[in-house]
Amino acid sequence: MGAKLAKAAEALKMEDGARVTVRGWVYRFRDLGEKVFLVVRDSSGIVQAVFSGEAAAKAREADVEASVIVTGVVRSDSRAPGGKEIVGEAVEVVGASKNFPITKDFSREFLLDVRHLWVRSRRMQAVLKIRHTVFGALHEYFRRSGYYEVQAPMFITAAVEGGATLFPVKYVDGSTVYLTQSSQFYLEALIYSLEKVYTIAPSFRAEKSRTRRHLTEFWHCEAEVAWAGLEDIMRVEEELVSYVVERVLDSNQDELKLLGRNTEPLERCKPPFYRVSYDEALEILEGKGFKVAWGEDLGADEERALVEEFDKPVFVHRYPEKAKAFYHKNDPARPEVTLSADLLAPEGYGEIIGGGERIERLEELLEKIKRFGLREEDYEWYVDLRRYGTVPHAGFGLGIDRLVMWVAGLDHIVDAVAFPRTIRRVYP
Ligand code: NSS
Repeated sequence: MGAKLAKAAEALKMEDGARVTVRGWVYRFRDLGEKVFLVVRDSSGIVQAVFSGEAAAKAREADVEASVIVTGVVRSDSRAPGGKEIVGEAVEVVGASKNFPITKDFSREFLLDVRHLWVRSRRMQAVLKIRHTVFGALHEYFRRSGYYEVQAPMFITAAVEGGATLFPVKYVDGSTVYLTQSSQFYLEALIYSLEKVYTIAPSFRAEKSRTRRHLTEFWHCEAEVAWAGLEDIMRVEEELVSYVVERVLDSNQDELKLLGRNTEPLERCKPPFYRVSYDEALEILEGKGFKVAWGEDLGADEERALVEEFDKPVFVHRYPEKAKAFYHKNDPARPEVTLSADLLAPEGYGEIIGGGERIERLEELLEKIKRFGLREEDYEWYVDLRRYGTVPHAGFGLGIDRLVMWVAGLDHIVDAVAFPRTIRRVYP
């Protein structure tokens, strides 16, 4: 009888006696003399194959991470991972793997040096599968909710989020341009055409501080909506985040388990999320021994302390003018604060979204650009949008790597990305 080509996970579901061929990589190798055990890993999971006699001699050539094609007969065995194993008849070593370097040193730095190999680990594989679900769910949510997907350029000429984190690039004509920090301004232009738009793209920030939650290149999911205000956009954000979390809970139970993620906090993640004003947040923080001067942004430590008080994500809204970028609309009822909101993830994670209502009036925008000490000529086309049919509008940007970090329960953002870019690392 011919052998059926199957994934490792499928082989574990086959009847005893079925002949199967599995292609993959040697995850574990054990030589007991008479018998050789190969645990074979592929994109679906792992399956053990046991070899004796002539086949064992061949299996002995297969080092850890060698690529192999294994053929044999499925048999139940309670000692095997998944309760079944393949009684191997033949093994072909397709690509040898002499001295695979990941053996004893599992330090973060070393694993980052060999990230091109470490992406094969079961941990990284689980994270990458969750990340796949997250990206898919973001697209699904927006497309089902009547948004158009758009693309903005990566080369830009002026800061969106402040000059301190701009990445200069020498352009072809010798001028200096920058890598984008956010697609927001382009999305704002596009709502005059498509009304509800979103994009998923990299953003770049020359972050000088080393933290657990900053990359220099991160994936940014941004949305912008015409005729919307702060309340509207917060509702979109909580629906979006709960939709993504629900899709991960539906699709990635195995991966969450492998990562040791407690899923209770994720199961609780349903709208409405909590809402506290910046002023209320300062009061809570004061009660916990933190001193934040009114007007200052909240740092990672403050956010961590604040979210301890909440068992679901929490919006902090109405940040003071000086804590937020110039494009935020000031609250007409209280001009010293803005119609802005950050969404903070629970369990110590903190900010995953920043957003709010934009200034729609020309004079107001020009005044604020001046007040912030910025040059009007840098924002000419952006200001122009207020000259031709301006409308109230709001939007937000979600840091996808931070969302993955929280959902997967990781303690560092570099583990949420296959090939992270940080202040100190652009390799591999
Ligand atoms: O600076 S943000 O708070 N806001 C903006 O960029 C707006 N222009 C977005 C918009 O309204 N369209 O960044 C948004 C989110 C923030 O909450 C983080 O989750 C993430 O982007 N972010 C980062 N993730 C990883 N690394 C770095 N350096 C980073 N910076 C922001």
